[in-house]
Amino acid sequence: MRSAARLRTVVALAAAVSAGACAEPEQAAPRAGGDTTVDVRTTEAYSMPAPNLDAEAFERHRAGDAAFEAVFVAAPADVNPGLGPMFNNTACARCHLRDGRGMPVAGPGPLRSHLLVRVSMADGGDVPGVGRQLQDQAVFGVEPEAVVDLGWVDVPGTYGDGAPFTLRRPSMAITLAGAPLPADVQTSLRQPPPVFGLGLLEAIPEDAIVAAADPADADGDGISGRVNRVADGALGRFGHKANTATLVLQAAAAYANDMGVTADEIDPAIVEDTAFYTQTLGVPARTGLDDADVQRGEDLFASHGCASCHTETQASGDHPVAAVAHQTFHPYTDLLLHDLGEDLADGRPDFEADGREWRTPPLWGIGLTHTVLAGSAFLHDGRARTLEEAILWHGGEAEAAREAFRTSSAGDRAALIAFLRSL
Ligand code: HEC
Ligand code: HEC
Ligand SMILES: [Ca+2]
Ligand SMILES: [Ca+2]
Ligand SMILES: [Ca+2]
Repeated sequence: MRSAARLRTVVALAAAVSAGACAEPEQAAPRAGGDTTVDVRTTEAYSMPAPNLDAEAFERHRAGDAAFEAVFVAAPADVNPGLGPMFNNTACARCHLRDGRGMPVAGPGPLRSHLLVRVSMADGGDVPGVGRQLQDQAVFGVEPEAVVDLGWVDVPGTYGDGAPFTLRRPSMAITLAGAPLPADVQTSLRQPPPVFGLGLLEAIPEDAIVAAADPADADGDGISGRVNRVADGALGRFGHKANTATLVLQAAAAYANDMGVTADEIDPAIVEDTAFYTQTLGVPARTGLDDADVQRGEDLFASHGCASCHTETQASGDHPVAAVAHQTFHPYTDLLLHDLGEDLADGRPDFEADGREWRTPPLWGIGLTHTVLAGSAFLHDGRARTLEEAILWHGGEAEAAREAFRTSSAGDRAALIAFLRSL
């Protein structure tokens, strides 16, 4: 019953019966971000303010935009002091390039400073002297705490029709103060996700997310989404393991941990403006709605079971930011944690997320990834260079969906990708 084609047929039949007509009813173009949708599919697609901001909200968005771009420097300084002493990068916008992803580039030394490595001991606690995040940069005169050498290892495979493919997985060599990282330290390489549309995700009522969870797979469909509960039992929504409850907390943590700018070094109003910026970036409109391949790909997305986790439609409830409240939108995520199998596992639990679980990422705008930034990549650590590779890494709860894709015909694979590119 999930097939969009079947749904279209049912709708068309119902219309034909009620109106006595044969023509399919006109379909309103799905507005990816509800009233926050922007009709821009260029390199700027992720960087547009939501068009439904009022004048005051627009001014605040612009202030937040400036804060997101602001490059911090070591104190003492007149403008934006407080960087470091250790850090990963100097500005939000230097990791979330064009409000999108970072660029996962192999090599020794700083991770081109877009990616970061989370660490912890087996009991989930801090790594002594290092904490829970490796800072691989430092201000002048200070040694960074870690050097991360990122490499990629080829992983060959074949489609059901015999066509070969080659995936790549990361391989990290980490040294702390010149010595190899102790083997019992858990590590998790993370790339920055895009930051548009996030106010809508923040405004989905908690009840709706919890209601979609099926921790014991009671309905027996092989999919068992779980919620993450973070500090104080709050529902986690952001980060690759849903380890952060709100965008203000995410911004505050980024200032402190990614840039070394602590709470007593920055005006809380600026942290809030930065978060407001990520709450109010518009969502790019879909394209290709009339394209036959895209339509077939959308049907395959449903029949392969992709939509069991990448939930097409969500609705927001109340939210202090009026522009994102009470919208119907199409993020393609359930915001739940899923076991994606051993190959993607980081083995590092994060609150209630275990070492194999990841939060379903939204797929809106994903077709623009390489338009916004050629060379950027997919999945939590940027290992997937293409959408095909991203799908082929799915395992665990998503193994059946991956196999449906891997064993489908070249034409069906192309149609599914055409659909993803239309988002
Ligand atoms: C060193 C690079 C880096 C810097 C600097 C950085 N981020 Fe991030 N950001 C990341 C990474 C990596 C993640 C994923 C973290 C995770 O999964 O644990 C992330 C996640 C996020 C998310 C969650 C997005 C989602 O869909 O879940 C938001 C929002 C965000 N960052 C905002 C900011 C803001 C605001 C700043 C500046 C104050 C900032 N970031 C600075 C790398 C960076
Ligand atoms: C069991 C839940 C589940 C199913 C089923 C599923 N996915 Fe995913 N998908 C995820 C999760 C979780 C991730 C993040 C994994 C990671 O980052 O390591 C993901 C990541 C992705 C990404 C990369 C997104 C990004 O921002 O980098 C794409 C593309 C994607 N999925 C497409 C699909 C398609 C197409 C299908 C069907 C063939 C599918 N998924 C089926 C849960 C699922
Ligand atoms: Ca500082
Ligand atoms: Ca650290
Ligand atoms: Ca289930």
